[in-house]
Amino acid sequence: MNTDLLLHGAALTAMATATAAATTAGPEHKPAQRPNIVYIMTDDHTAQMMSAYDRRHISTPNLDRIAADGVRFTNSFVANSLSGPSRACMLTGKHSHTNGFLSNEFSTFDASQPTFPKYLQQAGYQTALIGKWHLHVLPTGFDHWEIVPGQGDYYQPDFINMQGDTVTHHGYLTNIISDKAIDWLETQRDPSRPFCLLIHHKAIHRNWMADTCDLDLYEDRVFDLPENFFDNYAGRRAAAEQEMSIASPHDMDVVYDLKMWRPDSHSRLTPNYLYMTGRMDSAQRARWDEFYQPIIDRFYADSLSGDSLAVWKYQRYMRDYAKTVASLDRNVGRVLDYLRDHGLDDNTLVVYTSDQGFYMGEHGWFDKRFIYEESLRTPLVMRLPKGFAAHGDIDSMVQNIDYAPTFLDLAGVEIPADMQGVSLLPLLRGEQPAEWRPYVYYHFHEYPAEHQVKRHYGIRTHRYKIVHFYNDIDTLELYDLEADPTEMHNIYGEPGTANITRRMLHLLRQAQEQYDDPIRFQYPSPLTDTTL
Ligand code: SGN
Ligand code: CA
Repeated sequence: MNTDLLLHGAALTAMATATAAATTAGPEHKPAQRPNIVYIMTDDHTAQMMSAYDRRHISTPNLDRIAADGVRFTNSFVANSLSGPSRACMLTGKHSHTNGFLSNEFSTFDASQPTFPKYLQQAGYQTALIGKWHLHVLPTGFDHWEIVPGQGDYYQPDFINMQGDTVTHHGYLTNIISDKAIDWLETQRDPSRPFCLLIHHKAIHRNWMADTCDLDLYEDRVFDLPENFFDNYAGRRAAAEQEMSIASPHDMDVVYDLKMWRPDSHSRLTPNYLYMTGRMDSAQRARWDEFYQPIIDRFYADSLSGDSLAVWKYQRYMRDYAKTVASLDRNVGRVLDYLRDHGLDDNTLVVYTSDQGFYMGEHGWFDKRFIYEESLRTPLVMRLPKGFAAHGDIDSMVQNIDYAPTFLDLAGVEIPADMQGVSLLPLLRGEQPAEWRPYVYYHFHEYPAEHQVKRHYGIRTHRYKIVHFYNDIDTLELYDLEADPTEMHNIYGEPGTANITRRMLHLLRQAQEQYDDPIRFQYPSPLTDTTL
């Protein structure tokens, strides 16, 4: 075991300052380099579609390699289940109301605020970012960056570079982001310094466009329907009023989402579909049409409706999503191979996660946003540098605000007092801290907006979840996740729940005070008076 790597805090900072001098003094005196960080984050990749977490649907051997060689967090959550906000939480180690980026649609990231890449850069790390950024300002804190504008495009994607130029690249985005990441490691990395490389994929974001080489995959698979696919949302008004239903022709569009385009098909999102396929070159387009045309012909000939149409949409959605994951898995494998083949495994923390989870037909949905399990969770697996004892599952509740303090701790940089996340290093050392957080706090702000998920906040403990939907609604929901893991039964207000309701509302208030959220549950409120 490399005990040097167990040193943290001041010792490592001092070691960092000494690195340059020691290097010039001769290789025999060279101290151990601080660990590198390779942080791979995908978009909308949910644990149901990663075999390290769930073996029902697809196989992701390369992603699973990270977990098999390292650790798998079984209780990994986000603080706000949406891209920009999630990225802002991850970069700052702070909840949305503190970092100021509440929503994709009505926020801009204040790039002057401290972030973990900035702290690492100040501490001598070489920092780089490649891929989706989505914070509506150019990146700061990176020695090198190259980002896709907004959501990015799967085919012939544009990239904005550090010179401010927008350059179109030929090919499929997941391959190109990985090529660029490997190229940075190969040609721009300074071997005398530790590095932190952020690889941010667009995949598997809507509208789930696979690489042409993966189109044939999963076509013979019939995916099991989630048991709550035909949810009637009884007792859950916010769930009833969303716009993210697979069955709804407005929410999931057969042309844009499921690629059933023909010249006489018209929908709200047809122009988006034509824009995206319009980026393909003739060979890509020919392969695309060759694959989808027979499915399109059959679809319009069958004229499905009602439940049969909903189930057909679910199967196409699952297949397209699964094909898009295939490219991602293969490309993560390429990065892992590069690290192994270049002797970087022993001194690199590799993180794989997503900006949030996603619904794969649970409650009849796609998309995310809700505090319900599938989108509150996000996959999180890590391969650890030598010297860290943890292996296998870590069940403590962790959140994406924890990444920034973890990376600083790993680098020996003091964690700023205003960061709201906590370092995961004790867990990675294999310790079981007695005082670990008893709940995670969540707050979703983007409403009114696409998919119409109401504003809400809540907390989740190991067993219970309480949620308050507010703004143009005022409802409380309470779940016993042990008795009701799919959250079909809102027990708020039911006989026998007064004690647990009181306890959860108390913890909710405590969380809002602890994190200094300006929006707080009013307690006691007319909502609670009858029960408590
Ligand atoms: C786009 C999608 C939405 C999705 C948001 C946010 N619509 O607007 O379905 O919820 O992104 O996703 S689309 O018609 O443009 O595909 S996020 O992951 O970036 O937060
Ligand atoms: Ca996302």
